[in-house]
Amino acid sequence: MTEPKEQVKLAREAFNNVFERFNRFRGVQTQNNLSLSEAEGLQKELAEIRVKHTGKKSDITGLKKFIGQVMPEERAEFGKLIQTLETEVSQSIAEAENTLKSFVENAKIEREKLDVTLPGNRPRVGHLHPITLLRQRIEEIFVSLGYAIEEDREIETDYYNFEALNIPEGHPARESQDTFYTTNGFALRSQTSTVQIRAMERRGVPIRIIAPGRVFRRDTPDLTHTPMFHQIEGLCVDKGITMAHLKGTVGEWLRRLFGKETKIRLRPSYFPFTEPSAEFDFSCFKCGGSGVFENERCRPCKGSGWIELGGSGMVHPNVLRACNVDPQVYSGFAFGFGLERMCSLMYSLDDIRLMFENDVRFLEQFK
Ligand code: 2NL
Repeated sequence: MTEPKEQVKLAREAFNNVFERFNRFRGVQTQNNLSLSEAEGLQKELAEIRVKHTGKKSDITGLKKFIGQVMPEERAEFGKLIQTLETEVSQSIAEAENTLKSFVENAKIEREKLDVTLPGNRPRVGHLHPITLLRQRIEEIFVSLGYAIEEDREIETDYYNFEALNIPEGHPARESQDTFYTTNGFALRSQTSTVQIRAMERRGVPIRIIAPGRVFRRDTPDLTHTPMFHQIEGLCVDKGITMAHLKGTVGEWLRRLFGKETKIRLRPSYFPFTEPSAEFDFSCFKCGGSGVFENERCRPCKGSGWIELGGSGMVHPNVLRACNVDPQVYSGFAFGFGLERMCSLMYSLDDIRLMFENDVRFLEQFK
C-alpha cells in the first residue's frame, strides 16, 4: 500500500500534467494569440478538468474519504496536505478560468464593434425604363376613366392575329415579309388587338379595356423602326357608342397627359378592322399648335402645329361578329398607337433604337 503522503504527491502530479497547458493563463496576463473559438474550446476543456479533479469522483475526494483509515497520529498532517492540494488545484483552475472568461468577453465586444461614422456603401438603385414610365402614366388615366388593363400572349394563331380582325387572306400584313412566324405556323402578334379580341370573347360586352404590350413586325431597324416595339390599344363596346365617344375619350386622355389646352383632330383613314377609320393627331405640346417655338420652326410637329399619334375607328361589324357580339345591338370604338414613337416625340429623341440599347447614360436621364 502506497504511503498516504505519496498518494497526495501522485494526485498533485497527475493534476499538474493535465493543467500544464493552462499555466500560461495564470497570473498577470501577457498577450495570447488565441482566436475566439480557440478560447471557447479551452473554456470547455477547463470545465471538464474542474469536474475531473475537484468533483465527486476526483482523486482529492477519494483521498478525503481515506483520512479515516490513516493512523491517528498522521491524520492531521495528511488532512492538511490534502487541504493544500485542493486549494492549489481550485485556485489554478479559477485563475485560468477568469483569464479565459475576460478574453472571450473582450473578443466578443471587439467582434461586435461597429463604427457608425464610417462612410456606407450606397447601393446602385435602378429605375424604370422611359417606356414603362409612359405606359404607367397612360394606364393610370384609363383606369380612372373606368377601363381595365388586359394582357395576353405574344405568340398567336393566325385566327387571332388576322382572321378575327377582318384582315383578309392575301393582305400584305399576312405575308412572311411583314410578320414573324414560328416554324410551326404561329405568328408573333403584330398588334395587341389580339388581346382585345380574346378579352371580348371571354368577358363579353359591354367592355372597356386597354391592352398595352410588345408587338413584332419584320422591319429593318432605322431611326423610326425596330422589329419589336410597344403599343397600347383601347377598346370600348357598349350600346349606342359613336365616334363622338371616340373623339371625347382620345381627347380626354391627351388633355390629361399634355394639358387642358390640347386639341385633337381625326383624319379619315383605312384599317380592315374598323369602319369608318380615322387617324388621330393632337395639337403640339411644345408650340401649343402654332408651329413656332422660340421664333423657330417647332421641332416635334415640324412646324405644322399637329402631331400624328395613332389610328382609330368604329369596330368593324365583322370583328364584333367574330367575338359573338351582335353589331345590330352593340357598337364600339377602338384605337391604337406606338409608345416608342410617342416617347421619342415627348423627349425629342431622334433615334428610337436608343430605347432598346439599355445604355445607362441614356436611361439615367429619365429618373
Ligand atoms: C395603329 C392603328 C388601330 C385598332 C388599332 C382595334 C382593335 C379591335 C377592333 C378594332 Cl379588337 N380595332 N384596334 C383600331 C384602329 C387602329 O391601330 O396605327 N396602331 C399603331
